[in-house]
Amino acid sequence: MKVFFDPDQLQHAGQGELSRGRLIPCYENPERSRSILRALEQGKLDSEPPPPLDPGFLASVHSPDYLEFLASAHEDWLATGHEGDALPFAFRPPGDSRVPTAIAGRLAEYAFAVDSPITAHTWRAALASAACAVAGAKELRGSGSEAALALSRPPGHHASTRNYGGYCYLNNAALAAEQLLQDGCRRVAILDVDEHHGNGTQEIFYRRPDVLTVSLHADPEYAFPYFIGFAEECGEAEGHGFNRNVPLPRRSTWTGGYEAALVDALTQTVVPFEPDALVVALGLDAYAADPLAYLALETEDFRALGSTLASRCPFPTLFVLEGGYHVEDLGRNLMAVLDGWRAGR
Ligand code: SP5
Ligand code: ZN
Repeated sequence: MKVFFDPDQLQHAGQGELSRGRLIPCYENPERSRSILRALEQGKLDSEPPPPLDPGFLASVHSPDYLEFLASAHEDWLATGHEGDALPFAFRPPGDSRVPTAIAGRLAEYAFAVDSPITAHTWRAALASAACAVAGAKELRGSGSEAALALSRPPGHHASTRNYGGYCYLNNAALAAEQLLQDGCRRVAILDVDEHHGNGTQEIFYRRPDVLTVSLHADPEYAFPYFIGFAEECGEAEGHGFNRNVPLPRRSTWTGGYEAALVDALTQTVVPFEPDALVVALGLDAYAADPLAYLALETEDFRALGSTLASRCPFPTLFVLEGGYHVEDLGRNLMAVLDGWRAGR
């Protein structure tokens, strides 16, 4: 299985995130990548850097004003006399339509959460992260590979057409899906198993029938991102019937609901869609010991998750890394998914 990773991704290292009213060290940090690289090495899997992205391709998912903002946000922050990471402190009041020009206002315009610092290296890392996902998509189509893995970091599934947050700036899985369509797929399914709802991916494809979006996640009634991810959100217009949300109760376990929900989503929604490729937005934060855990999967359950996907979904499969914050066990949990997938195929 080809694995894509670019050392530039390690440069994105925020100073802190606001959590429960305090500035704390970032959960989404470069040690996550290092944990995974160590586990890959032990499993004798090599990674390679992806070719650089065609910058114009980002506009297949994100709006031009948003991309311009991200590319210059940190420079604009410094030019205004601020130091350190750019963090928003205000938000658009409902009903106000003006797009601000000052950087503080622009952060308010484009951020939907205060957990995602923009550093001097964020843009370059986000580009490299997206390039991994796009290279993985090309690998499935170009080489006819059964599977590929994009070690995308920063993650992507919370980033929408023109908003960032939840540690996500560019929507890596959505860009991969667009690349798959460009390379001849008629239909692409995105299955999101990160424990948080994939709000950005849902928004991007909400009115489209060519990309099915399915997300299993902690119920937004009690979990981030709070506003979206409910079962009644089914897609709109032509996209009606092509979005499915499966909100799960607090501390759901594999045998206590997760497996049944996954099998139902696969057999009732993903497989009948007959996609030409499957993108798995692979968050590992449903791990019981994850510092952000709302759900309660164990390492063996990630193996079972991999084999369930492999045996029920006979489609070329691209794994795109999303969340997962238990640094010590992150690599092991990722390898469990891959081992399970290989055993199940
Ligand atoms: C990609 C991904 O997994 N993003 C997750 C972003 C979650 N950010 C908000 C974290 C808030 C943590 N502090 C609140 C704990 C409440 N129980
Ligand atoms: Zn997550």
